Amino acid sequence: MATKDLSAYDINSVPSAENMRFGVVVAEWNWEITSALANGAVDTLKKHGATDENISVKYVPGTFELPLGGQYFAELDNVDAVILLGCVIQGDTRHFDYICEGVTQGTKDLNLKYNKPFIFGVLTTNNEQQALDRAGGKLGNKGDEAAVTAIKMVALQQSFK
Ligand code: DLZ
Repeated sequence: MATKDLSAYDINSVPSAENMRFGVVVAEWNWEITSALANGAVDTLKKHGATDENISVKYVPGTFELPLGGQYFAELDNVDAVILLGCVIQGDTRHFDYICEGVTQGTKDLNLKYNKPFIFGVLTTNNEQQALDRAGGKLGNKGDEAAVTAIKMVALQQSFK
C-alpha cells in the first residue's frame, strides 16, 4: 500500500524548466480524476519555470489512446517530453488488465522509439477512492510527480549534449 505523499519532493533537486517544451496528453475517462492530474502536472511545470506557451495539453478518449496521443506529439510537435495522464479503475471484467497492458507497453515503446521521455502518469487502482487519494487527495497528486519526472528526464538528456 502506498503510504507516502506522491507530491513530496525536494524542490531544490529539480532543474529549471524555463526553456523546456512539454506535451501533456489527458484521458477523458474518469475525468474528475484525470483533470486533477492534469492541473497538478501543469501547475508543477509552471512552478519550475515552464511557460504557458511551452505547455501544450491535448485530450484522448481513454487511457488506451494515450500512447497514440503521445506519438502525435512526437511526430507533429517539437516538445522535449510528453506526460501521459490517465486513470484505470478495476471493474468486474478483465478490461482493466488489457488497458493497463496496452498503455504500459505503448508508453515504454514510445520512450525507446523516439529517444525522448514519455512519462507514465497513469493511476491503476482497485477503486475510485484510491484514485482520488492520488489525484490531489491525501496521498498527493501523481500529476505533480509526473511533471517532476518529465523535467528531470529532459535535464538528463540535455546533460549529454
Ligand atoms: C472501456 C474502458 C473501461 C472499461 N475502463 C476505462 C478506465 O477505467 N479508464 C480509462 O481511461 N479508460 C477506460 N476505458 C476506455 C479505454 O481506455 C478506451 O478508450 C476504449 O477501449 C476505446 O479504445
